[in-house]
Amino acid sequence: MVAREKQEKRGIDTTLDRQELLDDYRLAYRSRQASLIGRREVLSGKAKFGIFGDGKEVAQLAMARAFRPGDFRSGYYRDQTFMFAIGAHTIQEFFAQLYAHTDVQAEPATAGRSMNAHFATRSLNPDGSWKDLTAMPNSSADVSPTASQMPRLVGLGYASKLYRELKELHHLTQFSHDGDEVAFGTIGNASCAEGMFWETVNAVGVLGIPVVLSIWDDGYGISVPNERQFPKDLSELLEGFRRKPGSERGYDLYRVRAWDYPALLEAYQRAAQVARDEHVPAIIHVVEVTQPQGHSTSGSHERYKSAERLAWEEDHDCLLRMRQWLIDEGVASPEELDQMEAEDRQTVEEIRAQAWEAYLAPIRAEVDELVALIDDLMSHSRHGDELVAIKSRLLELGAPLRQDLMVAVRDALLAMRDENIPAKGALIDWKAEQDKLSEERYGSHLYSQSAESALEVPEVKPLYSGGSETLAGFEVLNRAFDAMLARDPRVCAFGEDLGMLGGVNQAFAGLQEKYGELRVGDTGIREVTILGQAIGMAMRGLRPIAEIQYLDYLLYALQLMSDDLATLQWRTKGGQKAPVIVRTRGHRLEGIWHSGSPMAAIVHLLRGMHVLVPRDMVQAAGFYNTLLLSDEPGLVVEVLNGYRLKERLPDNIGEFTLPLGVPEVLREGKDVTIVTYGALCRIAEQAADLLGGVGIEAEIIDVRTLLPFDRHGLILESLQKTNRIVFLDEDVPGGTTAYMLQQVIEEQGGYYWLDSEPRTLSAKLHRPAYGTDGSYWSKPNVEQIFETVYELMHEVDPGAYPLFYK
Ligand SMILES: Cc1ncc(C[n+]2csc(CCOP(=O)(O)OP(=O)(O)O)c2C)c(N)n1
Ligand SMILES: [Mg+2]
Repeated sequence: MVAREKQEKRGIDTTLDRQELLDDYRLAYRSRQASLIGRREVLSGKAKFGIFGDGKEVAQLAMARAFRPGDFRSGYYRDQTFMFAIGAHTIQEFFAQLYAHTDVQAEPATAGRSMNAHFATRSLNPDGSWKDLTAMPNSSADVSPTASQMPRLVGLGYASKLYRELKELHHLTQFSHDGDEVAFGTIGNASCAEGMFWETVNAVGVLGIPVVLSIWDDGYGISVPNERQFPKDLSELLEGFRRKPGSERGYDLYRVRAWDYPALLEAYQRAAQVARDEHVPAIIHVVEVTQPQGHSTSGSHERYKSAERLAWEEDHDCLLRMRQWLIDEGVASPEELDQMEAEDRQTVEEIRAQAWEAYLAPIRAEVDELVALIDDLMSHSRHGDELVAIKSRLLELGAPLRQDLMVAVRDALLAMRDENIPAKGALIDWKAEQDKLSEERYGSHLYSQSAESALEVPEVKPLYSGGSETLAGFEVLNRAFDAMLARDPRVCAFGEDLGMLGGVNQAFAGLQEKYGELRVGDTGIREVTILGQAIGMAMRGLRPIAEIQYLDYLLYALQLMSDDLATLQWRTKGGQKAPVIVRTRGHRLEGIWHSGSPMAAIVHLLRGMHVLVPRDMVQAAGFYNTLLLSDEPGLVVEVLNGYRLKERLPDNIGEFTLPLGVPEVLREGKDVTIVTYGALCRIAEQAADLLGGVGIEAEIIDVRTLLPFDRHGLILESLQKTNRIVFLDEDVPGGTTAYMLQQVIEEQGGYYWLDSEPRTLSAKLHRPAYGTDGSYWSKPNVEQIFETVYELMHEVDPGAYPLFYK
């Protein structure tokens, strides 16, 4: 009841003065021009692809009026008007992105790395440290996969709850003012058919967090109409989420027409205020949205929309309707608006031209440099005619690409391949310099480049004394998590069964009682929004540990981890970060969905994250400590059958750190190197005992981290000694063993040290079968490891190592 009364009393003033109304209209009009001109630029070949926000302008003006500094957006490619209106992007930056301008000053969202209309603000200073996020409008960085912007909305909203309710976070004023910030989500109607949308709506509703979610409903998802997306109208489908009168659980729901500016202002003001004050979420279903230019530059909507629909869209164009409303209300005359529109058309054309010139100028300067080098070569080379032709081809290009310069360099060097003149050196150096610059343009920031990079965390060795306890693995982790929660109030852990139960393996036992439900909490069964919750929280300065109950279920979250989390720093060229820790457990337990080890899928999809595969719980604790001192995301895969095994507890369990990318030699040997990780470390040691019995000394190396992989070439050192190598794991054949083999044999140059062919030993192609025998015949076992190594030695010396078992 309280909430309703508060709402009743709240006077919401949505009146804007004449100037504000005209400013809004003009901004929307300029945004429309940007869309129209943008499409023209693509069709004329100056940009590669265009997707625009035409038809969505007016609702976004209203959303922007409810948005405050400190708030966050998580949205998609239709939101240019909103981004302009909150002052987070300029029209010039919009065009710079369309042209793929790689200068971060010109294109601050993605530095030319993402296609157009992928918005982002820069949360980080150039050194990677956080800015004051409460003083600026914030937008998490857009992604293209439909609805993938939804899961992180959970965390962006949830962070406000934590900042409001956890006193120990109140000093973090650069991230929040008592949790007053609202997370604004946007999504297209058709994307609401994705599972992630419903999972997000459900999670936000359960958590009771300040989220205002807008659906821009233009009736289509490219060519497919709503009837093929939903069994009923979206508002109707969402109705069950509406909160009951007097209740604080559930949503406030609004349905507004995309061209009805006063109604939109009213809805957004109300929704945002209730969300801000009471942390009650809202969904605003914006209907009668149009799409004047169709979906994107890839096609035309005349192919799939009827003549009636097209006529209806023309009649309901939000901009024309807003214009008429301004005239009807006496805000401006048609002549005044005509005048303003003419000015604005001119302005946007000028901005476009400036953006184009700014994009081309540095490339033209590089053309000049290259031409000067070619001119110089002409006076020394016997191939002057070819060089003249290369130069004129270059100068004929109206809008040269850097790729064209590289082609010219190649042609010139190819033409002069029979000459040895010093001037060639200058060209070769110039090419190398340009390659380096472009590697930075397109390849930097896959991992953190800040002082807090995980690779920079100093190693602190575990300390043991006479009094060190011996505990079960889960108890070791319990002590470690206790220490992390005690030392850093930003650390919050959550997942299925993590809170009250303390986790399915008890590593968080008792910690919810000690730290409260917000620090150690249960979630619903919703892997992708568990991850999204963590991403959004981390984007707002918190240090989430998100638990995915089993490695086999990580697949639910893998797409988002790959598309959003792993690419975040790279796709913003260091503008945003989300230092999330994902905790899970796997490799060995029972059967197909509790002993999977799909590490190659993970390693290959998560470039941009660290992937850590500790063999026991002390190792896991060390990795958690390292990650928490860094500003990067990491995945820790604990060994599922290791929680009951006894380990010695380091005296400095809360402080010791393990370096990333540094394998450990578990057992020395001179005959063969076995490279493995995780649960197989113990099994490989058992096999090495057996091998020792027949006089074969195996060296066992635990790689410990798959990403990064052996940064200092320790495995190569071993191979230089043994000249024989076996890569061993529980993934499919050709999976992570092949990855490790490529790293050692190709990257590290191990090929040159081999005396026998390199071998891989992995699990079977099929998934692990149930039961002890099922596991034995699905995964590498002691006997197989023995035989693989023994056969290598048999090849070397059949007399000494006869095949006694075949
Ligand atoms: C996962 C995924 N599937 C397909 C696409 C291709 N795609 C891009 S936009 C789009 C339609 C989205 O429609 P809607 O959500 O209604 O947004 P609108 O473009 O109409 O504003 C599709 C299918 C994609 N980007 N991601
Ligand atoms: Mg749509």
